[in-house]
Amino acid sequence: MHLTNNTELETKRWWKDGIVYQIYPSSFKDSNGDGLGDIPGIISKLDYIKDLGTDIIWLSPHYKSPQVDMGYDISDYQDIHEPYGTLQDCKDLIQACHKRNMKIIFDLVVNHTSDKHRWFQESRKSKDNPKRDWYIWRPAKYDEHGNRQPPCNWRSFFGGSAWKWDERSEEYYLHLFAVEQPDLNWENEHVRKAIYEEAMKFWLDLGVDGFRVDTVNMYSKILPFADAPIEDASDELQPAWMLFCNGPRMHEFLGEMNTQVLSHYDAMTVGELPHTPDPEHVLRYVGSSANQLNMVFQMDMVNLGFGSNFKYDMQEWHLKDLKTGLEKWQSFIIGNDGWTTIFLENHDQARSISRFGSDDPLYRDVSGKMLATFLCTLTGTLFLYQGQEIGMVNVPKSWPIEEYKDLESLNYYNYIKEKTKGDTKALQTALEGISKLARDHSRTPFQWDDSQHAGFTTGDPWMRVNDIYTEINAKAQLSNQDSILSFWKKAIQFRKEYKDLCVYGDFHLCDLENTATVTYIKHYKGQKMLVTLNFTKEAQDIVIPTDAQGKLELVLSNSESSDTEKLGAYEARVYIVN
Ligand code: TEU
Repeated sequence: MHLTNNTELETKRWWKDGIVYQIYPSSFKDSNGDGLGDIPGIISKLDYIKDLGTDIIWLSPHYKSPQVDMGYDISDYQDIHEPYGTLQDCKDLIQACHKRNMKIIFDLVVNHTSDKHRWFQESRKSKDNPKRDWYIWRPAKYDEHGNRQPPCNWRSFFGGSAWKWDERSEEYYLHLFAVEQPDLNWENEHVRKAIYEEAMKFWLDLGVDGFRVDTVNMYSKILPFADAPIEDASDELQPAWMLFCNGPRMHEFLGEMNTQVLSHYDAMTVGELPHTPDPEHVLRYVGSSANQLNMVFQMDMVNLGFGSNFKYDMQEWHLKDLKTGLEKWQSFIIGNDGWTTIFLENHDQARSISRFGSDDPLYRDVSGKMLATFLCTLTGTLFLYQGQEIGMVNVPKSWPIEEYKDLESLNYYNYIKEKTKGDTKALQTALEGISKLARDHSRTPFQWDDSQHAGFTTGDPWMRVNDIYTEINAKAQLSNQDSILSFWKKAIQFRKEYKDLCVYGDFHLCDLENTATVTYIKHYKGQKMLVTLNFTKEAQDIVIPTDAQGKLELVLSNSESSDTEKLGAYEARVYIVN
């Protein structure tokens, strides 16, 4: 075989050009009327997902869990959350995907378990329990007045100290997330072995095609535990990611996971990699020669507008910020063996049309189609989140806090309430932040049709359905050639047809300083594609970059316009440059 072909085979892999569709099981489709989505419900909709053109399903946690953090608190890696179904249902789901020539990956949540996991139940019994060291226990510190204090000043992701005092065994345990999510002690090799066996091999042997790896850079913490620098002078507790992300043994652990587990399977891995801004460092995770992960999620675009101490303390952001993050993670793989991802939504983010387009009914569809064009022409593995394909938007601003279910939103609201002694204005500002950025926006039930509860359930949905379901639902869009859903299908087919340019091409941004448009050129072995997108409601000049001068052939667009001078509101155009 010719050398170039060999290289092509090595560099083009199913997990690079396959498009991923993320399912959040509680909110996708309920089959038995208990108000909660389930695995048989997912199976009943596989043809819908296949028809969209996606190839790989990522299932958010379906494991046994008390659901404090919607399944990211696992109490048994080898069992299923009862309302979602049985192990047999799960095997059927894997088989049903494979039968349709689709792959399926599961969520691997191994930074922490639920406090109800049998490992933690053992560990917390006493200081000399054989599993004590499976979690991270430390004695109390005492201040000058003799008051008991946690070992250090770390703030947990969901508010409050990252250390919880355990009355019975009289020590603190570490939880970077909720109190009910104690961190596993990866320093202990028995813990690592147990994770490999129970959380990974068990599922890979059942045919699962890989994992989305939760919080992939937090397993190795910087020891001994020290206070984080003061960034928020108004609080005793401080963000401490610089001390618990990318610790000294991180790459050793992932290397071991690879040698002992992943290398024995054709498994795909995508890690969630917050707080790692240095591309050189990211390559240590995703360079193919590093043998760690296939790719990671970078948060630069999805975290735009987040406050620095608390995400709901919203900050203004500009299109230039989006382009800076975009360019950074699109181009960092040029000339090396790394790989990248593209996404604007997942279960931790508000809806992309509401954030980056417009949910004004006048512009909802066109901006949704513009974002679809954007995502489908970017380099890397593309991830879609359920409902994104029908343009689901944030819940109405009028929803009171009682409709929000996520512990992150609720903890923040309660924190503000306590801190300001219930100040109405402060609480209103908090709710505004939540109504823009809460994780809840992505977690409302899927809008299948315009019947009661959007056809999601025949019972009472666990979370209120977005009021807009009569206007935005899959059924209406399936039969409408002009719908966002139909456009997504077209854009996905386009991505497949122009795979070299879209998935594998080199990305070059053309208009960093422009505050209204995003324009880039994709190159692949002499082929060239120009993409120009209007991110505003106002018409914008079309500026053809010098590098794209030539005969332009329009190959994808979200409008009928033939104006060669201007892009209309949220207009998107893709040209092949001849
Ligand atoms: O998220 C990890 C993470 O880094 C969070 O800070 C995330 O950025 C946050 O939710 C944004 O508001 C993962 C999961 O994706 C998330 O759903 C879980 O709650 C978390 O781990 C704990 O397992």
